[in-house]
Amino acid sequence: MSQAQIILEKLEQKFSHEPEYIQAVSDFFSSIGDFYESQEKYQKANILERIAIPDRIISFQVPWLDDNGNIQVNMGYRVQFNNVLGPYKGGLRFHPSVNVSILKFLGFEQVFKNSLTTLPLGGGKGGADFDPKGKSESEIMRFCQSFMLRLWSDIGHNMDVPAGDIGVGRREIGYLYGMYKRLTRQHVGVITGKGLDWGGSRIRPEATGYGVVYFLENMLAANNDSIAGKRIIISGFGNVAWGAVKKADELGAKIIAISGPDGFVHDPHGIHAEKIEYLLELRATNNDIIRPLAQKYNLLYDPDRKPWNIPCDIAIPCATQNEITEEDARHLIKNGCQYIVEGANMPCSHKAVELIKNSDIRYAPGKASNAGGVAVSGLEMTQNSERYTWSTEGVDDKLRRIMNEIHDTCSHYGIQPNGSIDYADGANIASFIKVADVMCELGI
Ligand code: NDP
Ligand code: 2IT
Repeated sequence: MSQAQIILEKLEQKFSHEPEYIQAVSDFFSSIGDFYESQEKYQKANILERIAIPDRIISFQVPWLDDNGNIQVNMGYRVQFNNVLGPYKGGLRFHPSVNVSILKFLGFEQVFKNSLTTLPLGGGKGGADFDPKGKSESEIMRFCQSFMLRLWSDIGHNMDVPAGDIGVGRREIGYLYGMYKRLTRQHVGVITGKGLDWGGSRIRPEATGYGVVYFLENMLAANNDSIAGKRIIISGFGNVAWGAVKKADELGAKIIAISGPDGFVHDPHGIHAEKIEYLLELRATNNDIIRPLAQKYNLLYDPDRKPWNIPCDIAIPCATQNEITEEDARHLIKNGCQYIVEGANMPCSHKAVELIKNSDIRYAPGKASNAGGVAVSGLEMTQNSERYTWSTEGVDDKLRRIMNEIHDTCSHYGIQPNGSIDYADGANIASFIKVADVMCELGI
């Protein structure tokens, strides 16, 4: 048995109740297993076992008062995974499904994603099993304040820098940061995704989605192709999907389907700027966003949240983990999809990835293609240290360069004997080498 298999078995036994974490680790190990076997230096330092286990998991109770005067309780967490490259860095997720397994998978992925960004960032993730849906503005504020009251002493601009993720956007970042500032009396870059007037970076809201499309452009160019006119399907109309839709539309692609909380809409002519703006408006005030869009513009509406059986050239899943199942992958392959570029973290199930990698589809793993968000978070940290705000063009240019470099790194390490590129292997091997080398240099 290889070292990777031995360690995976050990982890599977110890953490058998953490399926998402085991899935992420096992996908990663299958990419780097053979390489690890050839590296005595890493084996001597037991890097693989050490790299797969978080440095520390902080969990805490979050009590808060609802609008009826009742005291509610949620669980809050921060997983500080690995900080050899820089301060722990990664988002906070507020969603009822949040648990230790999900946050460990996200933290593990974040370590390698952050390594690919070329910036000095370690990896971490956190959140709470709190559901922001249906909560009033003041309930959200009270929850965020209580969450930060429990977490503040374990984070810091040189220690651990949280940001947003599912259910945590600009509004929540504001309440979290406001409480941190009140407790510490410090106005520092301890959290990213801030508003422009209180330390945020230009382009941060758009960064993940823009980065996904920049990565896609690189993949297309490597295949002597371009994005103009391509039929694209995008799932999960949230922060990431919005940025991807906006940039892809701007570059002349045809967004033929978008999914959201209440289903998906199909428009063979393409969902252009005006409709995207309307979706944004709806998202700010409504639970239903897709049906009203379809009604207003007389488009095809389906209450199913999965658009994957519509024929397309490119699929960009931007909702959540495991949203593309084996069956969805079969539909995409059968319908001639050529590219799958992950906006979400681990949106393709293990079986789906296996099928996709054995097909003609070119596949970009989230840790490479969605790294633009955390990259601009890193740039926000730099601007905070400088006490300066860069121009839109300046940040966008840096984001583009970073995504180009990530693409080139993945191509370099993922090149196959037949000349094709395995972006997942490339991303995993390149990021592993960087983190592992530094772990060796810093000792145990
Ligand atoms: P948002 O909360 O802004 O949007 C998430 C969207 O996904 C919502 O439309 C939500 O619908 C949908 N969604 C959530 N859970 C599910 C589910 N179980 N099934 C179907 N749809 C679901 O989150 P983000 O756009 O920030 O994040 C989306 C993905 O991108 C996540 O995987 C996140 O980890 C990843 N990501 C985010 C980055 C960022 O900077 N924000 C950076 C890199 C990756 P509903 O309202 O019904 O829950
Ligand atoms: O998954 C991710 O990369 C994020 N949610 C963004 C993390 C960050 O620190 O900006």
